[in-house]
Amino acid sequence: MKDVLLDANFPRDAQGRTYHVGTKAGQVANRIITVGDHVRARRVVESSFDGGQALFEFESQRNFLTLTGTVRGVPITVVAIGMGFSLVDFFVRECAAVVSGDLVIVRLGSCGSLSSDAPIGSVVVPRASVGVTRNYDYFHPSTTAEERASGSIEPYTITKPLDCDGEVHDALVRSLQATLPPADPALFGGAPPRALGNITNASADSFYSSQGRQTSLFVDANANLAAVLQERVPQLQTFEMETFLLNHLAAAVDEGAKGGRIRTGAAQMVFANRTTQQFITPHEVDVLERWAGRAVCEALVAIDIAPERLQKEGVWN
Ligand code: DUR
Repeated sequence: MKDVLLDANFPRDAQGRTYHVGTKAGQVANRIITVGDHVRARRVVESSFDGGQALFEFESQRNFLTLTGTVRGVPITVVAIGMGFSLVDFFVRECAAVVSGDLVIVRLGSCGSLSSDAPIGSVVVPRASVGVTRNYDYFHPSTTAEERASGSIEPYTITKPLDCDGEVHDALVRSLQATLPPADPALFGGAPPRALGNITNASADSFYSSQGRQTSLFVDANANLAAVLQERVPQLQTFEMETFLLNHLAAAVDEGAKGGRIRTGAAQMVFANRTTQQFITPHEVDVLERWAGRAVCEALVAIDIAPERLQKEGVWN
């Protein structure tokens, strides 16, 4: 006989803090920027928050860093989560549990570019994202060479494109374009920084195999993956590892139970160009992060949230 499992529930500590991100009601704003690392999170706060400072800061045991403050009086939270789908899942579910009303979430991250239209130094705002995941059963020892050769099982799963929020997309493109840094001969080979909207992103479950990077150490069956993606996904321009899952959770939220919606978007800084093998320098990263960080803050401030779906009380007042 099988044991009957009880609902494992949603664990919180005695103060109501979630298990991994470690925040509770009043500490996280309705407008959130999520980044991959702590240095970027602090850079956004220093260059864009009122007074260059956060009003609330918490680093969890699991390395999530939450920084909440205001930008021209509007509460904004930056959360550094790390990379990849599973960390996006922890972050969105735990923030949704402690923020009442609407959430507007923008990923400010890096990406690899698949086209010369988006050279290093560009910031790209996707209209939509597809998920690319390794199909584990293709690699299972019981899968036969015939099944692999016939194409009846494919090594990677490519989802349908899932839209970002249209208003978030437009606000991001507008504010990036309004704040374009001037061309500098010492940066990006002298090419002026560019902001590009209306493209499609692919979010992969690996930096390596499902982004078509080649290795001899593992069997990845990905020699033609990038070409297959470019053929099947119109307007595909960037690879990263988070945006698709943000869009998926926004589409999957039960708005009635949540008492609000989740709207998502991304500003993706091109660090690697897969058509030229160029990679950005640390100084160029700093310049891009400050520009894009400020533009994302301004876009979030410009997005309206109905007063009844905005939190009244928090560390910001
Ligand atoms: N990223 C990629 N692929 C690239 C460049 C950047 O996935 O070619 C993003 C996603 C992830 C981190 O957060 O940067 C991995 O370096």
